[in-house]
Amino acid sequence: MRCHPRTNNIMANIQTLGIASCLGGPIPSCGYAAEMLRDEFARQGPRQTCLALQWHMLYPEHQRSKEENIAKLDRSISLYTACWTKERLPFLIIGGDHSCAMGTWGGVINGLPQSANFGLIWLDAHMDAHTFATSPSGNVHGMPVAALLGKADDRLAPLYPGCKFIKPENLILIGVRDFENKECDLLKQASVPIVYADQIDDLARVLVAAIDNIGRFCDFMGISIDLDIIDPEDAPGVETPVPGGIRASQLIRALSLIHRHPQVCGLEITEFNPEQDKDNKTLRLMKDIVEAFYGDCE
Ligand SMILES: [Mn+2]
Repeated sequence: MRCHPRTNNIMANIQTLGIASCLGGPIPSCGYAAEMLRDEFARQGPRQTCLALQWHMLYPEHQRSKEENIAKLDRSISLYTACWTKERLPFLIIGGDHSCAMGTWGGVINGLPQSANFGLIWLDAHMDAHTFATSPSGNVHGMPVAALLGKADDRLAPLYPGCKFIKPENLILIGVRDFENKECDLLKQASVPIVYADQIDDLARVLVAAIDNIGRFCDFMGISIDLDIIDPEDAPGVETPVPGGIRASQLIRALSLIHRHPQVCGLEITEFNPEQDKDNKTLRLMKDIVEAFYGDCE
């Protein structure tokens, strides 16, 4: 795979990988998110959007078992993010369901120098810390955090392409408001910090504090956004909406405050479900998120 895209574009190029997959969740239409976002950006053109996304797309296979197909897809994702991490190219991942996070961040960890510490900020209404042994649904999009921590069971472990795991103290979950006891037990036993939605007055303050804290120990950080962190009022088009979420304007402000933070190597946005979207609110929110963090002009 070529790490350096050839381009004459003078704007900063953001390596962007769309994952046209819903293998990890119950909603088939969430696989269309990346193509829809790409089209939304294309409609406006780069001058208006102030950033140039260098798009790549991954499509899932369906020949084997669902778990084998997810494992293969996450391995493919990890090759991209490992490459971009080695080359220090900032990247954007557009899911698909949240099971892509195993590939995204497992790949980043594979691409880092041996001695580097990696931190991850997980913005989500859910904990995503089940294993096959504890999950009521068996949907893999509820399991990536367990895999990233190295707490997977025998069935989940082969789906994770990383060669190392995230240390619990270098992970933080923000915006949680819907979870099951067993995944909560897994996180509590590992002492993963959790900021629940009802503890958040100002997301910007929470996010900046998380970046500062984790950034003291980690040279490289990632941000994984499950759109369901946002209240369904502002983001109706998600796979698993939960009332009582963060307002979209808070997330946009928070991301603009840490705009292109030098320690943040990549941003991931997942779980867009166009079938439930209203007036393209959630689609536009995805675009606003990308521009708030990566956009070049104010
Ligand atoms: Mn999630």
